[in-house]
Amino acid sequence: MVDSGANVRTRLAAAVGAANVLTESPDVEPYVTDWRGRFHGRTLAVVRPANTAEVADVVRICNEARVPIVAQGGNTGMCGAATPDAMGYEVVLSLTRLDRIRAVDGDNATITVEAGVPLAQVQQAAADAGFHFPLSLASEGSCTIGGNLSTNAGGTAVLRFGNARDLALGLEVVLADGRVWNGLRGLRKDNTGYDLKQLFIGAEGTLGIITAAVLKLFPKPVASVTALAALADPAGAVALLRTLKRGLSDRLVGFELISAPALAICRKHHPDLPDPVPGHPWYALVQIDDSGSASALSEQVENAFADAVESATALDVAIAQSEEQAHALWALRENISESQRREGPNIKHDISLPVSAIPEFLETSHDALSAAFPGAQFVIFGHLGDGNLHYNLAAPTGADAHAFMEHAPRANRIVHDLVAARGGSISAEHGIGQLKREELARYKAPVELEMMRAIKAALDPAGLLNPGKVL
Ligand code: FAD
Ligand code: 2HG
Ligand code: ZN
Repeated sequence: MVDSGANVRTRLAAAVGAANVLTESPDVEPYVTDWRGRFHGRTLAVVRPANTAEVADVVRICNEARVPIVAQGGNTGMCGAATPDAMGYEVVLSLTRLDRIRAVDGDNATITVEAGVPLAQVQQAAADAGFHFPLSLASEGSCTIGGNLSTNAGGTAVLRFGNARDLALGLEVVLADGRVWNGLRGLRKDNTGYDLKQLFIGAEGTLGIITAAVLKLFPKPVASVTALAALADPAGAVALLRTLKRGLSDRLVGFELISAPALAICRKHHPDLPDPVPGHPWYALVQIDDSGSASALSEQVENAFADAVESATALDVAIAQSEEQAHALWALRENISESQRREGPNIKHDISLPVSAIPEFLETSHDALSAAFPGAQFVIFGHLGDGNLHYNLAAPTGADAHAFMEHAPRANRIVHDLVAARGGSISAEHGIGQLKREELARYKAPVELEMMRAIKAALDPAGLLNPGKVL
């Protein structure tokens, strides 16, 4: 930092108004701790600009003073990427006041939104205009579209609609020196050189500050079926996925795997939720949507599941008979993460593999981890349709959960080595942040890391955008 902290705060206050520069302890607290409570930092100031011009001013001031910037949306990230470091020199740049829906273009089926709009509000604005915005995460009430794009969020409809990256047509970005790039194009075809927006998507705030985006919209589904299938094992889940894909094609929107321990933790903290097919080791929560007639879809889905049960691919199935029942089934899945947080810390992995490799991986990793950590509990769930598992290890019953976290490096090595050997990824959807930086350095090929560093140096030569994250 070449300027004094007090001087920088004064300049920031002049740019965004003193009320939008937070410096006192209780005010900054929510911005310097991550959702899981695993990372804590300190900050020079939390700055809350209201529009793109103010973001550009803030970035320019920080660039001139050589003050690092940590962009932050809803602060729901899972890897400590939005948490400043412990030194107290970094500014947290909160985007939540950039909260306008700028435009809906019905003929082009696009919506233009500012970075701080919560995901649920983007979904609602799309619905109000007669469309569907399919990105869907359990954190959607709090996470922002800017954060979704910066983490390339996945969620529960990737199987049909892709990740956040696949839903963005254009971006507006404030660059590291404060210049604004207006790339808000609503084009589905544009081959005029490098696709620059893709650099900022998934960059976790290390290459630029996303201030707005043009997003794709889709027709609203007319018919929907939600079902919970009980399964004997993960191989059964993979077989059911294949059967349903074949029978229902791209009407299959979500296919979530839930292990019995994950379901039990969720129901422990949400005892009002149903347990419609109790007593099985594995479950798949399945969502099927169509724009055709509801009765035709129900019949087709019922037949598909009846075949699956008859062939013993599935052991039992509960099909929601109302919207309320469908919400309750989804609540069994969407509350797992929050219920796990209440249970205490656990060693988390967010991995992806070819779907075909998952049953064998689960067997091999279970044996290896059980041998290394006798009694450890496996809390496994995830987006099986995308080959993405949230593979979590909790302390043996009765053991100290915090002490068990000391085993994280060894557990990570076992899990990530097995994942790498099968051509998988050590971070399927939550990103790298500060949690997995060393793991990234270990598992990425040197040539990939060199290309990433070259891009970082080109777009942020002074290294002021979210330093210490990702690379
Ligand atoms: P933050 O946590 O504030 O920030 C995340 C990263 O993006 C940081 O690096 C930050 O610097 C950067 N950033 C934020 N805004 C900007 C911006 N405007 N410009 C540049 N950089 C920016 N994730 C999934 O992928 N799939 C899931 O299913 C899923 N489920 C979740 C369920 C729960 C209960 C919770 C708590 C989290 C879940 N997440 C999931 C993780 C998290 O919600 C997503 O990563 C989300 O996209 C983060 O959005 P955010 O606004 O909270 O970003
Ligand atoms: C989910 O799919 C989220 O629910 C969170 O990605 C996963 O807590 C987790 O590990
Ligand atoms: Zn997930």
